[in-house]
Amino acid sequence: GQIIHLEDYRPTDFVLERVDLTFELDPKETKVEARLIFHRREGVDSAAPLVLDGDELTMTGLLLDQEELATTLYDVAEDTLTIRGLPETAPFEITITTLLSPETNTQLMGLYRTNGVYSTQCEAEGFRRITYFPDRPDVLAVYTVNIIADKASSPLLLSNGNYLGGADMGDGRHFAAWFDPHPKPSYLFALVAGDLGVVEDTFTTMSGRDVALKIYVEHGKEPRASYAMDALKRSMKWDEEAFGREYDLDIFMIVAVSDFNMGAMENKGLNIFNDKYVLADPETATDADYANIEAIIAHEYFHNWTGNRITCRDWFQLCLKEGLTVYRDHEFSADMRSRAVKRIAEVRHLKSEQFPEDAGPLAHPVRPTKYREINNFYTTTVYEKGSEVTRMIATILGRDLFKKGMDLYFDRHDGQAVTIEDFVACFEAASGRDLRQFALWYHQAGTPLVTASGAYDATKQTFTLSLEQTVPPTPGQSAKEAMHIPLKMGLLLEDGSEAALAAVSGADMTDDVLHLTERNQTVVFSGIPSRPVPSFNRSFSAPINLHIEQNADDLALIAHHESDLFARWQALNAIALGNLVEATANVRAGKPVTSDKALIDGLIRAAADNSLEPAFRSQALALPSESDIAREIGTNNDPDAIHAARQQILTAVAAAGRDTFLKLSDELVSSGGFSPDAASAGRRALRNSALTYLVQADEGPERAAKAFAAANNMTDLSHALALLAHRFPDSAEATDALATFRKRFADNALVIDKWFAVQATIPGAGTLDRIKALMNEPLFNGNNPNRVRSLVGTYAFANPTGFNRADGEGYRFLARQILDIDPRNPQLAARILTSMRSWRSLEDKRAGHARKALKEIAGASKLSADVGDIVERMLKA
Ligand code: HT7
Ligand code: ZN
Repeated sequence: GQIIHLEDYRPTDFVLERVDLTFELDPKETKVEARLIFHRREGVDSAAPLVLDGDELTMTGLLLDQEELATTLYDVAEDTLTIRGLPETAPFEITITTLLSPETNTQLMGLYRTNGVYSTQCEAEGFRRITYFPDRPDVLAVYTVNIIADKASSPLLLSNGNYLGGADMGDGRHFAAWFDPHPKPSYLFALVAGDLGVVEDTFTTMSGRDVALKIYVEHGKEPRASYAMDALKRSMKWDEEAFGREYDLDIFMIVAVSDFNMGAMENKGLNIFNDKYVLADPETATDADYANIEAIIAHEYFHNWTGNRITCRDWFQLCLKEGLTVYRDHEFSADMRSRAVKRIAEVRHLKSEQFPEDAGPLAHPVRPTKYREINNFYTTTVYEKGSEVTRMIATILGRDLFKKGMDLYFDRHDGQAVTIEDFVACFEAASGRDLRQFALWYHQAGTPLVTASGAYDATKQTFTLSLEQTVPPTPGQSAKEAMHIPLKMGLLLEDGSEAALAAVSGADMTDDVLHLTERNQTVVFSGIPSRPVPSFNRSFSAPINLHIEQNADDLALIAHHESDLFARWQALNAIALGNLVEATANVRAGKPVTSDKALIDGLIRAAADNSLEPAFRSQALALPSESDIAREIGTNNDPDAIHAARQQILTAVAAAGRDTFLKLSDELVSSGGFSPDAASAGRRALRNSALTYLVQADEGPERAAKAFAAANNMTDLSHALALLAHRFPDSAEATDALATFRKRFADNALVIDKWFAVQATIPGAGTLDRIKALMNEPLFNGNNPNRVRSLVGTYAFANPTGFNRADGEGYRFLARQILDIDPRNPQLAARILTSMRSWRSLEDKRAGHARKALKEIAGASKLSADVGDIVERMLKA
């Protein structure tokens, strides 16, 4: 594929006014008739042809104003249909007939049929697999959709907008017509047909309109959709209260499908979901599943305003809808749950997924300027860093001006396809602030590094901070400019109280936000009565790396006294990371590992502190992951040494905290019925954290096996299963538990995914053989993205010692899997391949094996654009 550049953007020559689609559904041969009404845009050359996009289409008819078009007037090329000789100013109608085979569409883009259900996925460029079309997000049109299908196998016929009517056709088929009054880009088109069960409810909007809510799932699974329905109603209410946004159709539908490339899709009025993010009950869903469902239901619903009513001018602007909508779903979850605990989880995720992307060969700006395959830009940088950039705007402007800017954005751009510049301009207009330097966050890739050192002058009672910021070079960007970094901070005094920051020179400061804008900045705080301990980046106000010489005592002061709970966790985490990095070095040098007293005391103190919420204490107890440690070390990594070091620290904490952990595991036994609410989930999380440490210190599998037998919900059951399988993989107890679990849930594929994932993450080189055996399991299905992700994806992304085997077999296995998946589902293959994005930070031998495996992929005879693009960027020096 060729490279697309932002600077080449220009509007279409023709304006699309209306779209009328008729689908005659058939598994092998679906007929699509598209009637498109266009007119030439003013000022466009009268000879300019109409160029439409297409992908793997069979065209059987082409009419201009109902007359067959002469073959001399059009050309069909590999991905385009070009039509010449069109009217100079008058509107005209193009009618295109195409034939599709939904049953053999394994890519899951365009129209496909699995398990008897027809569904579509059109973002980003799937609509062109349905018909020839100006398939780009700045082409907005009003759609009417007619669906004809066999009545017995597809009693349900759905599309976007409001239902117009339907009828029996007398030949075993029936039809339904839908009309969507809101102009939309083609990527938001959706169609679903099949035989599904439904859960129904209604929502009354703030202006008093009733909206019918429907969630469609496989027959028999209706009870498992009630939590999703509840989350939907809460989302609708929250968007009215927090952003003043009301829903705009008479009906809102969600369909759960079992074969889906991503989490879900925000099609106008008809969201389509991976069933993993809809279905839940206590027996089959973990607390994490419930939280994900709540977040993703909200995310897709929120897109109705940030994405659908206001959409992207082109795909370079993807963060316009994704970064903003992630920010909105984060705020929603924070309001539904504990804000501090939610923030900790977000930052853990950002650091473990986005920071490595930003530090490796796939790094790109939040708003990229070129791409080869847009599917590869649905990244954690666009989504999560994009959300952080939105959060920083809110931090810099403050709550009221941020709201004013959002209101202006909705007002000014409703019904338009816009850019990041348009978005930022709304906040500049609302606040009067110049955000030009701030906008570098959209354009410069790489995680900024801020280095800080402080000096206290007791006679002058001043504290002087010397700050330096650098942004590391990333592919295609070597030199960077200084950024505007909003750093929330406080100065803690030795008794744990906070110094008043009344007199500050050298930087702007609003409330507790210090605005860094220069490469080097010296900031002086006056009136500081004693040597302070600075607490930086409260609530992670800026997505940066921070280097500051702080000893464990200073960090412990923050961990015990900060008013910001997030900052307490951050300090504990910093103590842990320092200890783990040092322990890794000792393992590699053949020296004994020692655990930091400040770490052990801090963890146990947090665990035992009943004044803190249990979910927070559980987060405090979770040591940095092996990949967190690898990232902190940065280069020449040995995953086996990291694992060994971390295990030794875990064991030391377990031994020192034994009494506390025993007490917690007794006290927090759940009694009574299950509730998925955040407080109950927090108690389960803390108890399971305590159990993890107890099992860590156990000689044998008895305690873990007992926990497995006693579990009465999926959170506890899957946790106990993982403890058994990871800590005692070869024990009869682990084997039995795995077999019991498999037998009990064999008919529930989503639960079996947990069973695959637990086994894929067993540490050590032996896991690869287990995975190969599991691929021959009757419950495994290489065509289902959820199955492939839970086994192969989890192995590559989440098993550092198993995947990074010293002999390179893990990489060779992955290369073969990628080449096997690619012809069926390139998107899935490309995404799993990104698990190797940090290969250059491995020690030489492993890096050599990884390079060889990547080269094997790169050298394959037929690669999709998706995989070709990823592998090429990963190998680029
Ligand atoms: N906007 C949706 C993205 C998406 C997608 C992209 C490429 C291929 C398949 C896809 N399925 C969904 C999801 C979202 O961010 O809300
Ligand atoms: Zn989204």
